[in-house]
Amino acid sequence: MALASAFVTGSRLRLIVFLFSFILVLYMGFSVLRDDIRSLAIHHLYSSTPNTTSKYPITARPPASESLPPPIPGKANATLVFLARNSDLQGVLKSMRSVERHFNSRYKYPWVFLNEEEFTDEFKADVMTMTNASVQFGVIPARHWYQPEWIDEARAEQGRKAMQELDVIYADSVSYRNMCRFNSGFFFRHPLLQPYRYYWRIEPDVEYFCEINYDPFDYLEENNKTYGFTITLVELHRTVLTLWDAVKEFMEQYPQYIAENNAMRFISDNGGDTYNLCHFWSNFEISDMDFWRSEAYTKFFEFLDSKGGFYYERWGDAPVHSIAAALFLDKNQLHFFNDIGYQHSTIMHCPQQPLFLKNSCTCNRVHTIDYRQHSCLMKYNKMLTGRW
Ligand SMILES: Nc1nc2c(ncn2[C@@H]2O[C@H](COP(=O)(O)OP(=O)(O)OP(=O)(O)O)[C@@H](O)[C@H]2O)c(=O)[nH]1
Ligand SMILES: [Mg+2]
Repeated sequence: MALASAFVTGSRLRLIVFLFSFILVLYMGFSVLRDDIRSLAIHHLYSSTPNTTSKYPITARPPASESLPPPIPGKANATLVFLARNSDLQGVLKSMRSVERHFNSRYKYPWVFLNEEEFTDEFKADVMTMTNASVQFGVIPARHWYQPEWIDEARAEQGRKAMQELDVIYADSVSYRNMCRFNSGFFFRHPLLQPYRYYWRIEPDVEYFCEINYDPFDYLEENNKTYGFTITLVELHRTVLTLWDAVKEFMEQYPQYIAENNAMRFISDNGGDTYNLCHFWSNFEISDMDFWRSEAYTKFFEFLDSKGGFYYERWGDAPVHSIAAALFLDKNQLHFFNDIGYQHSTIMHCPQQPLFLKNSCTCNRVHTIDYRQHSCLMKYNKMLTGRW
């Protein structure tokens, strides 16, 4: 009897062990499947292949973070501006996916695409699969883009050759120079941008790494800020050999435009005698176009343009914008978007703690450019606060 009852107890035990193991195996199988599904979704979010089959691709949806505010379309008078060639399409889609995922799928600010030639139907169709916001495509007037006739082409060619011998990037490119001049003096004059005051500049192949849970345009407006950046670097000296001479000449002729509490200490280490090459990297800009449309900047651009340096040298829109912002604005009108993780080419700004965690950033904090040799961030901070 005792033996029989022990036998029964033993089989019950075996049954319980069997059932327990079965449930465990089922649970593990489900977990693996769930992780597979999750990683597949993440792969889709970061994959550079556009999802062109769905009208509302998964990449354009907000991230599944509980901390996200509800979708409230942005109220600022603002737009996302994208200068691009038809051949930039893949990089354009990649950047849009990142911007939509981290910000614009909730705020729905309109996109404006500009090009010196018509965008192809393929370009337009693919771009429109990336967003639920409105999209406009514009052609740049020829006089805003091409090398002006009064430029001495022989001198410009000589300048390009000299730069090429020094292995300067885009040394021999006229189209790159057209682009720099357009971004310096014309984009904000384009008819499609006339209704807008604030803009966010986007370039192909850039990446955003943190959730942007507030409206940066609103932030600028409410805090009386004019120019926002995430990365600041030193320019290649060879591309701006005579830029500072022209700036000094301008300052002498138009002292009325220089702001009292300016940021000269950010761009010059000796009170304006020489340029230290520091500039805000203009492939990311969240700024107020009314500044570029102001009398001071209009005069400044026309003055620089008349020197021909966009073609005889290779003056970039980044130093041109930065010098103007540093001289004509109160230094408190500049804003470092420290909380926006961003990468262009191999250079990245990644927020440190506590912002990194607060904004669910996915970049590698160690790789941030901020404390490296070519960054001007420390100089910017010193200029602003007086402390290193
Ligand atoms: N329509 C048009 N857009 C251009 C042209 N050249 C450059 N762009 C755009 O102007 C912006 C800056 O050009 P990039 O080639 O990215 O210049 P960069 O950022 O200095 O250099 P990269 O390291 O190559 O990115 C990008 O948005 C380009 O798509 C051009 O000839 N036509
Ligand atoms: Mg670029």
